[in-house]
Amino acid sequence: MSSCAEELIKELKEAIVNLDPDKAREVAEKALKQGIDIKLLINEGIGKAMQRVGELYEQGEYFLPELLLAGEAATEVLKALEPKLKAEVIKPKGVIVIGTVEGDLHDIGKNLVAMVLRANGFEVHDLGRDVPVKEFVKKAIEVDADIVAMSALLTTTMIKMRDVIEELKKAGIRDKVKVLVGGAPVTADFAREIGADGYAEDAIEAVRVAEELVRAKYGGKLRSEF
Ligand code: B12
Repeated sequence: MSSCAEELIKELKEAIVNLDPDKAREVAEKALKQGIDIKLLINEGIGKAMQRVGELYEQGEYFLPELLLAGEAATEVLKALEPKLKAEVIKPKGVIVIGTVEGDLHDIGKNLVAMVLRANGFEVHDLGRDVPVKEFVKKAIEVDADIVAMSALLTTTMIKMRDVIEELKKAGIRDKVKVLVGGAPVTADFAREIGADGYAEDAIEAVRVAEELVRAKYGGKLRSEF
């Protein structure tokens, strides 16, 4: 990483950790103008900053209002990155329905994953957060989804992912829809245990896994290759 990139990423992290949404957006825009790699901004900037905010919360230095403000700052960064990430998609690589599971209000990671998937040629239908189990299935049928992608940030809500898989089975579409899961408490082992088809640790890996899942569905091809 160049020293200029390092400096800007440090500034970005500080703006989020110091709960300053305006500054965060300003630094993100500056970083984009200077051509700093978006992957670095996402993983090293937003990711590491929110990790630090989480630590401060655990240590009793930050409370809920601080978490909310940090969330706002991260969202401002996402908004600044979005136009750069927009891809003109004529034929999507695959169709994805995404949402944060029922009872869970954390959506920064999910928004990031949705944005990066879109930027990489997927058609993404974002249901938002606190999404009822049946909504995932309803939308998957409506848009003929290849993948249902779920995010959870709480150990108490991640279990809802299993319920969505059961609901897909009940609706008779489990063999047509691949299930991709993620979020801080979710692991590859947990994904296997609940019968999901894929797990990714971050937004960048989510693209690779989503492509793999679509190829597995269509005998090695992406939807755009038909
Ligand atoms: C910001 C935040 C909030 C904000 C959320 C704002 C928002 N709009 O999202 C608010 C204030 C609402 C909040 C509330 C609560 N929070 Co909170 N929160 C956080 C915090 C600090 C950051 C989360 C975050 O945005 N991370 C940054 C993003 C970029 O990372 P990410 O979400 O992990 O996403 C990445 C990967 O996981 C992955 N990924 C994510 N989703 C998906 C989906 C797919 C399909 C794939 C493939 C990949 C993937 O890719 C992403 C990008 O790389 C975390 C601490 C932490 N370090 O995670 C606590 C944390 C998650 N919260 C926690 C808690 C306890 C709560 C509350 C219960 C607090 C309370 N007492 O009320 C409430 C619950 C509210 C609810 N019902 O959901 C705990 C959870 C503990 C647990 N193990 O269950 C944490 C870990 C804090 C802590 N250390 O105690 N919180």
